Amino acid sequence: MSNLVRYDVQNGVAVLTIDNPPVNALSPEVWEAIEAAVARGVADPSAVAMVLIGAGSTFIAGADIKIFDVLKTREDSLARSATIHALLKRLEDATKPLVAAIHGNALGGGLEIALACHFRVAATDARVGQPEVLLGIIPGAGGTQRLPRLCGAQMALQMCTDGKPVPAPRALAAGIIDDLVEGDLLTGAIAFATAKARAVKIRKTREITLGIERVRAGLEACEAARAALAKTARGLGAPFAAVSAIEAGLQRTFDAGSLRERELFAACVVSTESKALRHLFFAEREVAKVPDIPKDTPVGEIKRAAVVGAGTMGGGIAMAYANAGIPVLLKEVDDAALQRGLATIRKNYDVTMSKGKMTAEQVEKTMALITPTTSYDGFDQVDIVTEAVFENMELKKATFAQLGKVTRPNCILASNSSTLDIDQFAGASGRPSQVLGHHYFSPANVMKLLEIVRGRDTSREVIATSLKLAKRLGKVGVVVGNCFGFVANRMLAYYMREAYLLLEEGASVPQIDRALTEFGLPVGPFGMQDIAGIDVGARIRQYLTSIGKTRAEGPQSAIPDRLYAMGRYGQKTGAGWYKYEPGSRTRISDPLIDQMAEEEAAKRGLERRPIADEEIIARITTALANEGARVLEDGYATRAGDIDIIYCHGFGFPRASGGPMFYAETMGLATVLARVKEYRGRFGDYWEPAPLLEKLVAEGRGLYS
Ligand code: 3H9
Repeated sequence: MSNLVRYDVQNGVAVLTIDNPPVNALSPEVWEAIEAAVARGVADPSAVAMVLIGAGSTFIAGADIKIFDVLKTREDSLARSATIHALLKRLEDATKPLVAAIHGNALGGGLEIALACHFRVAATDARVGQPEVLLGIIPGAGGTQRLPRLCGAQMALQMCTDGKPVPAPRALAAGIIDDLVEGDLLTGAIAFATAKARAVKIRKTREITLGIERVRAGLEACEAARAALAKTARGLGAPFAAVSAIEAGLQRTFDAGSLRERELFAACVVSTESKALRHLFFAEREVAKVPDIPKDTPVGEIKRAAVVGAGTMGGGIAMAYANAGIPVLLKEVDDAALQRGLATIRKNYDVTMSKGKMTAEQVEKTMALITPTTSYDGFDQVDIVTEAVFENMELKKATFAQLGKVTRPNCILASNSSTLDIDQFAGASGRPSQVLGHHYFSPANVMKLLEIVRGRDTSREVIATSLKLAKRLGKVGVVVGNCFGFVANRMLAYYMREAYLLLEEGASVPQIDRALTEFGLPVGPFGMQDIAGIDVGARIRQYLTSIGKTRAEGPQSAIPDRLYAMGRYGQKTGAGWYKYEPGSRTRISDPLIDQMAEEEAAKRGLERRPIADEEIIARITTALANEGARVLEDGYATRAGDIDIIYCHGFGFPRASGGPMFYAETMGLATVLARVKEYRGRFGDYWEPAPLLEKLVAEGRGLYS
């Protein structure tokens, strides 16, 4: 027998322990080993019942996601799913009670196995879920058929369409599990199995019938779920497929419903949506692996933190620390600024509370972790300081010089600069090995991305500590190099360049924003700039001009600076690229912008023309991919996947396209290169193919090979 599932008998119960580290993912061998172990338990005269349990930290995290790459065609997927369906039916037909004992997570195929067992018990802190939709697929091992039979269609729809795991106590109340075990899970599961072996007839989930009323309510819930998804999951396939599979289960027999599930699953597995989401799943984990930072690099402990600057970013960063339970000093220059910052923090927590995501007590407890101050007192006690003062080189250098004096030698000094040269701050601090960038994205307490910017002298330990800290703050830390704008904003400059030029060439601000939101971004470039502040970009341009540089080569639109000169900074001033009614964030298009676009086009001798949405998407995504390839070649990002993670978590690039680099790969790098060349011919030499792109196309290779 395979050692993927260990077999022993305890107190007359066969204990089948799945042991496939790190998360007991179901490779084909594990599925087979489980079946073999169940068959052995059934045949074993010394066992009256069986317990299926996971070794290590979790029950089963689902099917091995890598397997899906092998399923090249719909037929392959259909065959795989049919094999699993048949196997689970055989488990369910076992003639001795089979109890799943769940700790950690029972996710995807892991929950589907548990559903095919006769009973399920769980540790009180376990979670069960069908997260397949987050991978662009649906449960393909009977989940859409068995789950509604236990908990009803409504809850099954929720679980299969949002993918969020459900805590064990809720799963118990819903009927997904049969009992909670306090204390040792195996002992409790053996006791449960023994009792059931004596007391009750084996219950097969697939034989449960819902009754006419529950079926009718379920079918209505399917319609309601579709209507809700039309708003929240526009453009996606998997959530809708999950609804259809559950619906089929309500309308048909178990076998017919299962067949429908298999067909829908197979179609999803080969979709671009699924390939993109699976790519992001692994890229998100890969990102923490930095080639020259081995796993055993010493990691410092962050017990106390400080943030300098209580503006929008500083306040958000302090909240991120407090939310993670880390006490944080929040420093401002004077009391008035401090109070403004604290009021914003309070307002943010009030909003969280009004949404029911925090209780008043939790808010008070969290806010108590933030200690406001106008001095550097106590900075000698902290393990990390994040500087979030105005984006101004001299001011930041002066702040770092001061921080070098008031903190302990091993304190990490991080800058939240979004563009500036980290090495200059490092020099000013007098302790370059402790200095790096921690570039948060607004709102810093919400957005998951943290760009960890490595300076010339940043120590490995400081990088490793930052990666661990990012996780603790609930963020995805991505290590990037120290170039102007790092990775996110360096590429963004090209995105914005194209947006400005498209405007001058004939598209309108609302059209460009709409095209990009329809593509899947949460907000278009102009709406985004109105939120971030047109003044922020203007000041960066002024700084660059002062050192003789531009952000992205090519014609520089004068419109952003004209808006800045007019005091139109965006939402905060009631006007920017759009107009806003007082107190409202509703964007109202402004003919003045079209007039400016016409004037600027005339100055450049451009004849304005109608521009299709497709051209907007193509120009912007091509600009991102071309610059992304340069970033990679220059070594400022470790992998193409890191760039994808930066864009998906930092700017809400649609996950279903896998990020800007994966999107380019899906389009075909040759197509992207051909577009760059075409644009060069049409618009000018500033469209220059990235050498890496040319090389990969010439060699017939991809960005990920
Ligand atoms: C499915 O089940 C389909 C079925 O319906 C139909 C079948 C026919 N496969 O996340 P972590 C790796 S679809 C392969 O850092 P944590 C992961 O890459 C599946 N590998 O740990 C990482 O590797 P490395 C539905 C997997 O403690 C290591 O394990 N299930 C899988 O922060 C540790 O992972 C899901 O979508 C997998 N299924 O979180 C659940 N899972 O060390 C996916 C993990 O080399 N998994 N790995 O970087 C999770 O959500 C989290 O991993 C979990 C643990 C919450 C379990």
